Amino acid sequence: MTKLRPDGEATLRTDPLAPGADVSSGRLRRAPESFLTPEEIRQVGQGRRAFLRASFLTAAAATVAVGTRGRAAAASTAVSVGDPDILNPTPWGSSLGQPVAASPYGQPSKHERGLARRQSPGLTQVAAASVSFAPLQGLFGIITPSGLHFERHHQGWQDIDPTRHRFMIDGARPEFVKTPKVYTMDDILRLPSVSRMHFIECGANTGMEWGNVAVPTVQYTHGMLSCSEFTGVPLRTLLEDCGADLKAATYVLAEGGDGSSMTRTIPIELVLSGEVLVAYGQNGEMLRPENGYPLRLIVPGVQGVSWVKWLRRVEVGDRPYATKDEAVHYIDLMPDGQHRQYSSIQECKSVITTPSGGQTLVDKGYFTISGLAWSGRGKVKRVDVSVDGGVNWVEATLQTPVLSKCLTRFILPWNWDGKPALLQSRATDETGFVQPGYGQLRAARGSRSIYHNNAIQTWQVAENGDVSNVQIL
Ligand SMILES: Nc1nc2c(c(=O)[nH]1)N[C@H]1C(S)=C(S)[C@@H](COP(=O)(O)O)O[C@H]1N2
Ligand SMILES: [Mo]
Repeated sequence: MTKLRPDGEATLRTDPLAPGADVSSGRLRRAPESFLTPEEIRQVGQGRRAFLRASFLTAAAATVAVGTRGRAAAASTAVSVGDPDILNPTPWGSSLGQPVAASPYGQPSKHERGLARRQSPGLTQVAAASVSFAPLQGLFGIITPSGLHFERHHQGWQDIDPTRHRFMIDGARPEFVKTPKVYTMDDILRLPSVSRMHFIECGANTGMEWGNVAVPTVQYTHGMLSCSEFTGVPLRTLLEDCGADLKAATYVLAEGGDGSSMTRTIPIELVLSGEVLVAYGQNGEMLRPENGYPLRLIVPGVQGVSWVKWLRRVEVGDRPYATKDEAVHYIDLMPDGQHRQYSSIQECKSVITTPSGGQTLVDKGYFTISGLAWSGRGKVKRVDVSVDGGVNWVEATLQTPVLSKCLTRFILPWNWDGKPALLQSRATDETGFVQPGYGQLRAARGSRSIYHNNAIQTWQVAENGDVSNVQIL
């Protein structure tokens, strides 16, 4: 593990826009995992983890050539003299383009192939009970394109026939629900709906980093995080429709329709607030099958596991259910050997997505540091950024909109002077909660937990421009 202390070598100033600052444009080289072929990933998946390291090194070496070319191109871009790409007619400006509807469901440019969900090779035994990470390093704004939304399945994903999907509401005892009902999708689609933008983060996001630096890029450190506009019916509306006794009820149980027996206890206050949705829409269209088509629970601010996919039943009751995913899994091992249970809220957290691990700063000069901040307790109030490992902090600009329990994009201009730097972001939410450092977090929670790691992330920029994952206590 690389451990750096704030009193180390880096003493960079954080006033990038100081008069006289060099604002020649710096550029980024993509993270090396973009260069792993599916065959290489397969081999690593078969247990050849050493190969993974070798591949990262090879990829890094391979990109040196690209970097050198990039440098030359940079010079000509600045001068704009003799550049054939501006002087000559282009093929696309002198030929007939593709017709409309050539692609009935539009796809990204072939030049963006590297932007993809990825598995962490060797992380799990079988891909049906695994996770794919969203490529945060390549995304803009706050909405995750549906095809890049992270995935977490405990028993594989299903593409359920919506005409055969049913959703049931009943009570743990008859007095909790006057008229238990079974809804079809048509029934649900007729009801008054709301559309809201929210993040979903797996409780295990950044879990591999609890004890030490484990993975190289932001895709793997923070990529179990996505954000969408969801459309659905407040669960409260459906409970009222069934005559649920919302005074006697204290909890509901949500149950998924896949083979994983995913069942989660939801406190009734969250439901009564109107925030919990029985959703079918994601970014303007029906949910993707991987994300629970045709129906999933949206529980804003709460860890992903409670966002039950392929939702088939909600039971109204008066006690927590302590299901397998609440008693054996999704519990937090504390330093004294005890476990914390029902720690469901995703506390305030942030991460710089660019520059980030595996990328390379090709030139010194002007960069825009950009990242994401979020809180399961409401809105992000501010984000501070440090380029010297936490010695000095500068308040970043929050891009709008800033919404409750939603990703917030922050940016900060930075002039890299070519010296080593330690980039960090620290978010504060509207409750006043400040994102902790690793020292603080481990003092309270130990280092052997899996869930709810919201520590400040550090990216080290080396003198040669390589960006890597380090931890500062
Ligand atoms: N029915 C069901 N719901 C589920 C799961 C599952 O395996 N089955 N996985 C949960 C977990 S652990 C997470 S983090 C989120 C992931 O949602 P996504 O795959 O849409 O990103 O779904 C949750 N809901
Ligand atoms: Mo999860």
